Amino acid sequence: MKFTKEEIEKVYNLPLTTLIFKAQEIHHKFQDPAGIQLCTLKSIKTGSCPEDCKYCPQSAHHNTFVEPERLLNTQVILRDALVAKANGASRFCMGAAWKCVPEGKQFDSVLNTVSEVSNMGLEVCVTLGTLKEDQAVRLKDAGASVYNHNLDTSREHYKNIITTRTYDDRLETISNVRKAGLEVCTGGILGLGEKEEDRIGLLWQLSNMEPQPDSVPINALVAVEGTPLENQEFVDSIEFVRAIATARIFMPKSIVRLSAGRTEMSEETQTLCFLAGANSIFMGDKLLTTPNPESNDDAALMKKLGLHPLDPQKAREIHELAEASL
Ligand code: SAM
Ligand code: DTB
Ligand code: SF4
Repeated sequence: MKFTKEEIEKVYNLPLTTLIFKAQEIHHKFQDPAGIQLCTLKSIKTGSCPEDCKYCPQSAHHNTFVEPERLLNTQVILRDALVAKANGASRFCMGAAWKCVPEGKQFDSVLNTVSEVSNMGLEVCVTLGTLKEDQAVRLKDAGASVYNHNLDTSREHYKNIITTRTYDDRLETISNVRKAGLEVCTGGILGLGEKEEDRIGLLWQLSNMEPQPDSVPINALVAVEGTPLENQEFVDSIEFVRAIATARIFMPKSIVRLSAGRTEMSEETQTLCFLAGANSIFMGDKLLTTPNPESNDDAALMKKLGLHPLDPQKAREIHELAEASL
């Protein structure tokens, strides 16, 4: 392991002023400091998921507002991809409430959708549950760039949140994704009732991946009625900012995404997250099933802060330069 938990803990607990200063130094060296990657999410198969993730409104184990929906056909999804592109998104992320990818007609349809969306000039990210290596290769061949598969929390806390799969199952899918040459997007959720050591444990797992994840979504739990975590208090904003800054410091080249939970955050909290090194958001008024801030509000905030949409090509060039200087 490249980093110890103690090293991560020490940084996580720095005085906030020093923590943000250190995160800023790294952010300015390795990233476009005013660039925010804009991603749009689309749920392409909703609800009735056999997994029992305690946080998730789409699990068949919980009774929530979510109306299950079969896999959407390519044409329907393309309409949303077009809107996302017109609104300035550079990445289109498609999520399905599956334990694993079903072979046959459904996977063929997903492959067709992936290829059509990538032909529109959007980066394609998919998150479909557990994946075998050959399936990852087929996604890559169809035009997908990225696969999202979150570790969610520390290894120790995982079993309190999900019982239908293991931490090692998650790590195996991530390894299959890598082997296929897809970019890895993996992160977690804060506010699941975890302790500080679990937040550090998650950051430790992510930072020690070789290579490190290309993008790291940090979600704040959106507590949904009917899930076992419905009464969970919203994560403390400063703890959240600490986690973002620590991710930025230990994973300088990764995109750090301020993900679910922004509707519950003030503009000031979100701004602190950008100061701490977050450089991506989900744009559009819906995440997969829950609300997200309106695009107009996000555009207004970005304008106020003088931030602009991250150009994927420029981001790659900055990474290469920083890499060469190491
Ligand atoms: N079923 C696939 C899986 O679990 O990998 C893909 C879709 S799943 C909804 C994607 C991610 O959304 C989860 O890994 C979790 O981190 C996040 N998520 C789900 N429900 C959430 C909630 N209520 N609040 C915050 N994040 C959530
Ligand atoms: C991720 O880390 N967050 C996104 C994306 N990856 C797929 C999903 C957030 C889902 C929030 C709950 C919902 O809207 O259903
Ligand atoms: Fe299913 Fe993914 Fe939700 Fe877990 S997080 S219940 S795997 S959709």
